[in-house]
Amino acid sequence: MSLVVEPKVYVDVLTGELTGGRVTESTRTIGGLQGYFLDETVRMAMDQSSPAYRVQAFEPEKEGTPGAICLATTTLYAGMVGDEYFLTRGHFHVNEDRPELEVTVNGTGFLVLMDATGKTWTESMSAGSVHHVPPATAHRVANIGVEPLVFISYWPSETGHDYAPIAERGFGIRVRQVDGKPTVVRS
Ligand code: M6P
Ligand code: ZN
Repeated sequence: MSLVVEPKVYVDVLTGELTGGRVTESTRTIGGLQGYFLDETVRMAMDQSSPAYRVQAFEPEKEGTPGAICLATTTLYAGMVGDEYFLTRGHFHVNEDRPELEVTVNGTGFLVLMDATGKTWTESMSAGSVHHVPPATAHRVANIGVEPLVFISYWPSETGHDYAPIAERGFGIRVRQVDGKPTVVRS
């Protein structure tokens, strides 16, 4: 056996693009974000097939199985539903003591966080910013710029994604355009 093994996955460090046979890719459309925005009537009137974000992932172990660190590049496109900026669904972790790290590659946005008591806060994202998502903390991203917001996430493979609490109750804060400016407001 050769002493040198070539990597199977590459990340373009300038764009965040992942390549390699073990990279999976999924796209979430406006149609797939039912209930996530404040103005459901506006969302329904939009092109349901239009992409809101794309996730490229390298998961060496199956979700929920320990033994690996997973990595994903999320490209959250610029856009609005009414006065609310495009967002990712957001989730807690099934194994709630597992953290996550986000590294911004391009664009500007907010990382929206909520702990188990319902306390919420945000962090500003811009190229190079590094964000620690603590254990037991729901996380979502909103793109407040005109360019795609690209970030790379890292999490342990046994983490698991729990979408139900956010799908049902949201974060209690939203990122909206108020007087022409991105603003974090209670909702
Ligand atoms: C990041 C990570 C992923 C997540 C993705 C999209 O890349 O947190 O685990 O899948 O964002 O966010 P969501 O799954 O909440 O739609
Ligand atoms: Zn997560």
